Amino acid sequence: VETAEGTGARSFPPGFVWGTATAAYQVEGAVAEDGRTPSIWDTYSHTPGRVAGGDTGDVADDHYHRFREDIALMKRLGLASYRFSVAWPRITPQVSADALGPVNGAGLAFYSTLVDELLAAGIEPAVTLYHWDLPQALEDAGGWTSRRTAERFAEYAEVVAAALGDRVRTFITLNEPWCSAYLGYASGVHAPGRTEPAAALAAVHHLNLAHGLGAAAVRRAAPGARVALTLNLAWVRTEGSRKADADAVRRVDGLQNRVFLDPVLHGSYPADVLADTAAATDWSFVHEGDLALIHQPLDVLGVNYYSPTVVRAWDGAAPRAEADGHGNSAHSPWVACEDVEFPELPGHRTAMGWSVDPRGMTELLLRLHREHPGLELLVTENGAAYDDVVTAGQVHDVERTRYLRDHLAAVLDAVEAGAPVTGYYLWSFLDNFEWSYGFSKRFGIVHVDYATQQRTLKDSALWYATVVAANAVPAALRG
Ligand code: GBH
Repeated sequence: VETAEGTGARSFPPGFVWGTATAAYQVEGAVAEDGRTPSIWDTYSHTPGRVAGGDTGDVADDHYHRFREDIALMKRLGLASYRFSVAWPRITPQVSADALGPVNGAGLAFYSTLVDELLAAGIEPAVTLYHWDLPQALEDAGGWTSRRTAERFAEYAEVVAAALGDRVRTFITLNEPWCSAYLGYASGVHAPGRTEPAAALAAVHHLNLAHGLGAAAVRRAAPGARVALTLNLAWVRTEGSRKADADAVRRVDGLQNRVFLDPVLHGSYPADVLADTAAATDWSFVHEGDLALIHQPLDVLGVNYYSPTVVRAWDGAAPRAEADGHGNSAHSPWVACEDVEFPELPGHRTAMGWSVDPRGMTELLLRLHREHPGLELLVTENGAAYDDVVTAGQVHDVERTRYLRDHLAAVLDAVEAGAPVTGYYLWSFLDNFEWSYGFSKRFGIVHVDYATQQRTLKDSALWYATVVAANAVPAALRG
């Protein structure tokens, strides 16, 4: 096992927050317990053909029952913080498009106990209010294509913030609305599995609105808390030199980054994105006053980074390259980007097939610092899937450790160049339900044997513990 000392360690600023992250549907299981009703991911995972191996989150890591054991492991690793999400269908199981319905005390009690146990272990909770498990009843009434979903979200957010705000410092409204909108409503590789570009753009707007209304609700209910939003932003680049290649960068940057950043941070939608998507929608779902509601003060921007996005203009000659995480869908998540392709790059890839490029982390953080000076940044996810095996009670996941080391060094490069990054949450604490890939992809630093629920610390977990203890990343790994 590598350690952070000895090989020329580079220190992080004092007080840098070290954590790991998970999401409710990926780890909890207990989907029919204590009053929980189905979310869109229950429906989707139980639809044949949607998830690899027919896997579902019915049991997952059984974290709902084993959270004490899991917290003990976090404590053993010396982790300072844990980012988890609250399952909306546990909190208001009877929600409809018109009304939030009664609050389920048993659902709230689970998270309240989780928070208490974390604090007792000296671990700071960071709460994501929405990590993709929309109550199915809301999807049946239009889901994120309907503004009523955003209105109900704000009411739900207020309930959770009121219940936990005395002990939780950080509330993240949404996790990766890009995925909810484009993977859920355009490519259909995520729940609810719809393939309608216009619906995806309506979802973009109503997710932005949900963030704005939710942020205001959290402030009302928990005035002392920090309000955050987590985006999967991309460092979009091209290796092409044609004018059309630069235009492809602009378009993908618009749909992935600016269509979320601009309304939240500036109160406007990018004019070029509105123009690019005009054939799909006239954006009439944006009502007078919505942009002011979305443009709420933001205390922290959460950044999830895994891999770079490389684009090139497609001239229509050869078949279009689509190395952009379309999954097995015939439908692209990239609305109005028919003339853009995503070339396969040579070089190292993770088990997801995502290319590894730590420089993208640095470039992304520096761009955010440059364009939004003064905005506090938090890496709310970063990590990698590899095909791990347990041998004699150990998991020698050298590639994951290398990925983590290189990306932590990349975060530190940005910090040293002035980017105000205050913490890092590794994805993920446990191996878990990796959405449409089911349990076939392992992102954890803790291995889970799904047959026995046995947890095994991987070498990367032991290595991460040394990084956390030293508040430093080694300059290089031995060997
Ligand atoms: C996150 O999403 C989620 O928040 C989390 O729940 C999930 O388990 C975790 O990451 C791992 O997947 O094919 O090279 O162009 C990740 C969002 C969007 C990141 C698609 C990778 C495609 C990369 N992903 N993207 S590439």
